[in-house]
Amino acid sequence: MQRTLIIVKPDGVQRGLIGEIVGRFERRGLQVIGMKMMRISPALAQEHYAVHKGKPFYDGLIRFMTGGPVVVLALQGNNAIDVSRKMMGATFGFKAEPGTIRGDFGLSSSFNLIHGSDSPETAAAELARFFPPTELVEYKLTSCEWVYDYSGGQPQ
Ligand code: 3AN
Repeated sequence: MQRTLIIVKPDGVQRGLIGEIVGRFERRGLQVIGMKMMRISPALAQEHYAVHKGKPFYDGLIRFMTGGPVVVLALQGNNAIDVSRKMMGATFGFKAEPGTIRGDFGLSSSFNLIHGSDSPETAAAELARFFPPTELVEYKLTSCEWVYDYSGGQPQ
């Protein structure tokens, strides 16, 4: 099972979309193993978006991400990174396909509601950045036996 980090960004929180966004992941079958509301400090935002430093949108991105509370989620499931990226949709809301989170709720090229890790390496780094190990909760999700086929012993 793979793990990924999701952030419901300040626009998602302010627009009352926390439940909608978390609910979509839950309904897909992904397991929530960590969740909290927090304010991202400028230092944390700079670390998180270090790859974008120097780009024209960088300063605005840091202001946006520190401009209000966010909800941070750790999700676990089969291909969790790829599955959640597809559910998010393209980076810009006006380009994102209907049916995706950004495609259903977004139009902006910078306020885009949600962040999700884009590779196993970034997921590991981002989970460690936002969740100390004690905040990730190991538990059996009873519905997993109906999300996956366990007849062969392993989830399929
Ligand atoms: P994604 O969030 O879809 O993985 P990235 O990693 O390319 O997209 O960009 C990270 C964040 O930087 C985006 N979520 C968006 O908020 C912001 N961003 C990326 N490109 C632009 C842009 N051209 N103008 C404004 N903001 C941008």
